Amino acid sequence: MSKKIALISGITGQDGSYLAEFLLEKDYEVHGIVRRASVFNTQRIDHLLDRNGFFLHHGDLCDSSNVGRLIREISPSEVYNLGAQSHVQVSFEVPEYTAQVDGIGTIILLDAIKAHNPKIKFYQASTSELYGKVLETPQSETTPFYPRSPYAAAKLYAYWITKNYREAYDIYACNGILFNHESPRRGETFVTKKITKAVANIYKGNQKFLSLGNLDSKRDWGYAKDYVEMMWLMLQQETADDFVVATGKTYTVRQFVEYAFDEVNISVEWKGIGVDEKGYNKETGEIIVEINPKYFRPTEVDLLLGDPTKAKEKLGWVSKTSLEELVKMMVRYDLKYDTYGGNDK
Ligand code: NDP
Ligand code: GDR
Repeated sequence: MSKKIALISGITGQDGSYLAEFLLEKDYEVHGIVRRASVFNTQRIDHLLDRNGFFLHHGDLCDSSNVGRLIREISPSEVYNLGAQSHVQVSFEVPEYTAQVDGIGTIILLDAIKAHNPKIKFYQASTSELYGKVLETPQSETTPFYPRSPYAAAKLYAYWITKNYREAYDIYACNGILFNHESPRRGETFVTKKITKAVANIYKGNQKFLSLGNLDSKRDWGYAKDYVEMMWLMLQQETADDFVVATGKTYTVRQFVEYAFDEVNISVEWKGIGVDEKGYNKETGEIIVEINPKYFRPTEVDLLLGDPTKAKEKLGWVSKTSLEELVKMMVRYDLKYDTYGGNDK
């Protein structure tokens, strides 16, 4: 049987790098779209560059001529749309661009699939940010959406157009509604990596304190490497469907901070309220966490807690990594390395 061919947008990102490794292990031919940048942006996949069956192509989700050509020339069996302006707070600053990449980028890919070969299977990186304002917990495939950012609003369009192309043109197209997932390769401006990196730096004496925004928001944090398996599983079924991917547990940002400092044997003591709250090193009395209002968002998502029952019952998938294990893995990595290169196994 000939090799399956996957095309991944967002291959240079956290999830793209793990998914590429996962598919190469399954003997796929893996193609990825890489944006031209003025500096190297392939750190997370540099260790894959010499692998047989691994190919990179310049491209951009905003460029329909490029995307159409890639779909025609590569003729993939599966497309994973992970490319996005994925930072929620940044989306308030670049709302139109976020809509272009995250929303219109999705229809550009789907339309290219429809035109070239509607038999191509399509995975859309949907998100728990769609739930936004808390209407129900735990959040499942049937919980109503209420986006709270330009990012979430753009992803809402992508979610529905994926469903629509499934219903209108019988394209095998799935939404993975993934809750937050982290790893040593997480981008450094997301809160978990920002915390674990700062903890490592503070421990080594290279940084005095960590500046954060809202400590009270709650997230259902899993491990990215566990989650990419679900992206693949969704595309291997008889019929296309949408799935929540989550751990079923939720923690505050404050708890994440405490767990991370615990890893280097620092206990945090909290004093003050709201923006005046500070975290102190219990032993030395030094300030190690400060609140900076610039990290607060115009509208926040207060509580995310996923219900992964459907993933378990229909695909036999469960999240394997606890938050404690995840924090330990990330802090240990940051104590050892300064970059988020690919070799964190
Ligand atoms: P990252 O931010 O790490 O990676 C995003 C990827 O998209 C990068 O490869 C980036 O390229 C690429 N990209 C950005 N803009 C464009 C564009 N215009 N054209 C083509 N590619 C582009 O995100 P993650 O890996 O964390 O997330 C993957 C996907 O899953 C995203 O769509 C995200 O919104 C979604 N998601 C993520 C969750 C999470 O917790 N991680 C949860 C739910 C959904 P470059 O390297 O050049 O910037
Ligand atoms: P999120 O992740 O917005 O959930 O989106 P992020 O890590 O950015 O924020 C999580 C929570 O932490 C609070 N927070 C801070 N966030 C950042 N980035 N920086 C800070 O200094 C800080 N202080 C507190 C935030 O307010 C928020 O409540 C991620 C992205 O990967 C999306 O692409 C994805 O869709 C969702 O997860 C699911």
